[in-house]
Amino acid sequence: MSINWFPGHMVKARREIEENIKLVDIVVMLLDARAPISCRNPELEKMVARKKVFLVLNKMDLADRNALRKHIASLRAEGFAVAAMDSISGKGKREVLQGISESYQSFADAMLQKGRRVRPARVMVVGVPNIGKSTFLNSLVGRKMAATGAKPGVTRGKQWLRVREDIEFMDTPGLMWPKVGSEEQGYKLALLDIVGDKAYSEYDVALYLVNWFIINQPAILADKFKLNDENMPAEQVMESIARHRGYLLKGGVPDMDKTCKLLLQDFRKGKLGPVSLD
Ligand SMILES: Nc1nc2c(ncn2[C@@H]2O[C@H](COP(=O)(O)OP(=O)(O)O)[C@@H](O)[C@H]2O)c(=O)[nH]1
Ligand SMILES: [Mg+2]
Repeated sequence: MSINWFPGHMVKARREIEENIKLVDIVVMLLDARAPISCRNPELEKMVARKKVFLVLNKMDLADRNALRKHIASLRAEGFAVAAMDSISGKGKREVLQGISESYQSFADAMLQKGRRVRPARVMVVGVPNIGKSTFLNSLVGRKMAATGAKPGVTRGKQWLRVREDIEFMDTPGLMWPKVGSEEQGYKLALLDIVGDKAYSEYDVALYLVNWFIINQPAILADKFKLNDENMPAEQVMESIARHRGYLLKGGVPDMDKTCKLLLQDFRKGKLGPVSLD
């Protein structure tokens, strides 16, 4: 499968991030806790390299805990400050804010040394589509405040959303397009809804997903869709799921479109259990 993902506004997106980054002390880069390696973007990392970067592995509620712990350890070994968060429930929020505070300490110390008053840390959120930037900001700031900043008609300039006495966030997160370096990575990014659905065939991605479960967690699909044989090939698993759900076309032909949509949706909502794709 080839992933065709080339949003037209790439140049503008890059310029916007580069401009905005100049205004902040710390960049919070969101990654998906289910595949933190696959959703890294070397180009984005290069753009923010001169800033303090704080990694937030978002959607931790959907991720396998053990794998997540290992990812956090290896990212820390790379020198990043890292925390995990569930932006919907707000779990991990305190650790994220604490981590940002700690990352800012050296700036604060430098200001004090120059006899200057310490101002709040200025932070910008960046990440690929659907990684949870808006949800994350809303969780930290509170729904109302973030919504105000996004309203048309409100000053188009930068607004700073005070999260705590010592931390403020730029209201507009930096949107970066994903880097698709290999077919494998393309499938994962499609599964995580990071590349738009026009870029891939849902059938191919659903097939990848079913194969992934067959290899990594065969009992999950068998249990959920009452398959009587765990060892069927993926195509057959998909047909069985269609029949189990009653997704049938005229003449009893399994409705693959509908089945693929169901699988992708269930996966994305975490209904197939916590996973780690990387
Ligand atoms: N389960 C779960 N879903 C999340 C989390 N953060 C965001 N989402 C969902 O991911 C989707 C994309 O979120 P959004 O904030 O719009 O992403 P953005 O494009 O980066 O601004 C939405 O359906 C959110 O509800 C999270 O921590 N856990
Ligand atoms: Mg958004």
